[in-house]
Amino acid sequence: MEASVTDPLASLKTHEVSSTQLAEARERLATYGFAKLSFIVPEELKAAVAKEVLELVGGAGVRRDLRFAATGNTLRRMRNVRRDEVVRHSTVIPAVYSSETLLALLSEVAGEAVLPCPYEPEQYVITRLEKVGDTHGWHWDDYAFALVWIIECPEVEHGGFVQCVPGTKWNKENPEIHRALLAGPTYSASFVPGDLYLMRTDTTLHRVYPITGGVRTIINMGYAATTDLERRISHETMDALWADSAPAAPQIR
Ligand SMILES: O=C(O)CCC(=O)C(=O)O
Ligand SMILES: [Fe+2]
Repeated sequence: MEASVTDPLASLKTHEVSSTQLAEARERLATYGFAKLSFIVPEELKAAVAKEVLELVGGAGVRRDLRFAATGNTLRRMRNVRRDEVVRHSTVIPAVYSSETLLALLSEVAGEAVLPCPYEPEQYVITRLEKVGDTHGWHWDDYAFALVWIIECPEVEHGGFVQCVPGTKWNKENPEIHRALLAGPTYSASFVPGDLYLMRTDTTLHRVYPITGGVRTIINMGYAATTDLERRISHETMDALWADSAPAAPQIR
């Protein structure tokens, strides 16, 4: 490595975050089920992650066009790059994912320990919405937390914003999405490239509004709560979602 190239991980260690910002984010996460956390990492690190994501999603990934009974047959229409492929071709993303500095900050916001996901395929996944109608439909995640890095995003007129209903629970046998939607207010939030947000994904029903233009690219880093390590978690929707090939479309490499 050239001397002039700074280590993006080192920039995270020296990055300053105020206790007020963390306290406000904690409050928002508890109230709305998600909190914007764009301040939590330095711009340099965002740029390094974005570079790896864009390189990966340009040359790899699988188109999905699926519906899952376990989430009331909501639609997943997108391109994904799975964790094992990310690991093979990138260095910054795996290091950021398990950075003790980042985990400590996230734990501060969550008000409890935020831990690396024990099930490796759900640690991180790149998702790109790129065609009209592409969407990550209503669902919950298997693990407690997701840190989403927004790399590319269309203007709100073209959709691609996030919606969520906090304080809802996933019954995989009987998801009753409509009842969950009616259980409380739905919050909507738009993001721009460079934004990050943390969501309490096991108790917050969420989706990405279908796009009508542009491209939306994110990397989702999934994290566990202590209670996740104590209970048995099944992974059928995520296993099917991130499977090697999609039934409706050929694998593109
Ligand atoms: O794209 C997003 O903002 C959310 C992604 C998501 O919900 C997921 O990957 O499970
Ligand atoms: Fe999700």
